[in-house]
Amino acid sequence: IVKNKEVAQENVICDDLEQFKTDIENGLQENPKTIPSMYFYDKKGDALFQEIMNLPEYYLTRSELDIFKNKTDQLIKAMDLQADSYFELIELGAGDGLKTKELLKSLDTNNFKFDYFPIDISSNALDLLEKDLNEVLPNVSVKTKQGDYFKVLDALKMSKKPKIILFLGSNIGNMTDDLASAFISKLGANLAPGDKLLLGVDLIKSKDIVLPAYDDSKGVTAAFNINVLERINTQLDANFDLSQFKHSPEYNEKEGIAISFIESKSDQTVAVKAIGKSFHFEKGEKIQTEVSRKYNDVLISKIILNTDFKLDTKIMDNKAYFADYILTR
Ligand code: AVI
Repeated sequence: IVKNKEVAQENVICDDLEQFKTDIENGLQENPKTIPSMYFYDKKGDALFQEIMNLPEYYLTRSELDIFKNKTDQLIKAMDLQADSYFELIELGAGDGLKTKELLKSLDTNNFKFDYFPIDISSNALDLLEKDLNEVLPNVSVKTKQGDYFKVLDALKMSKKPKIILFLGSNIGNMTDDLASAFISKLGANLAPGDKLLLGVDLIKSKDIVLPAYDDSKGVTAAFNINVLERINTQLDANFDLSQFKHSPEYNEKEGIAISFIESKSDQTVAVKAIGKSFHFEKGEKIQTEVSRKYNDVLISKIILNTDFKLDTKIMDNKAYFADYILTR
């Protein structure tokens, strides 16, 4: 899960209550109303997202795992590592490291020399990952870094070692294209020529495959979406009646963008005490909570156009649902 405050406002975790208040107040005053997707990820939201990643309909995680499991040699080749030279593998939003573990295994078996720096906002996730890796891959040097990853990257910049940045899971898809460009530019500013960015993205494909991934039959994604209202109730002393709102996802196949909405089932007014304001919802009115962009080569090229990166290699899973692009700084 990616939560960087400066660039990806959409995607930020916010332990800062004042920021949460401001974002909810502003978002609910917009027309159409919005709630930034970063607020999905409280403790319950983290657990629900973990569940989503295991759903049969949510193909993204499995597709990228297929690449990391079965195309590891291609990935390593594209990373263009010099024999005997030491490098740093830095993962933004490492989570449980499921996919990365496959890469680490192979790098370890092939005697590459590197440090693995998983960066995550959740110290709990990092502790679990470190423990797990120390058990299964005792030779791999793991240096966890908790926090905002541009701050962490700034600190890592001090070392002159070659760097490979992993930004997986189509996390970039939760940013608008402009934010994604700004984000990649900023990454470039923290790297040196020759460093690599391994960018994992979901590819544009037909609605019958994409929409169910955001509207699963067990209703986990619905719970994940609606949970943000529960969070507002708890943290901002609001009175959203959760039974009066429903999950309502859409997928625009032409543009390749999935959007999650929360739809009001009735005419209703909700008070958010911490903000000191009430908000009216008409029956059928939709609050936009998330964009999940899908990509193709043209879009990726556009997004990196004014950054310091150039497109190097594209590696897809066997169904061509998902791609890991290797970009060179
Ligand atoms: C974290 N991110 C890449 C997920 C996605 O697919 O956009 C979040 C998610 N939203 C609903 N399901 C999963």
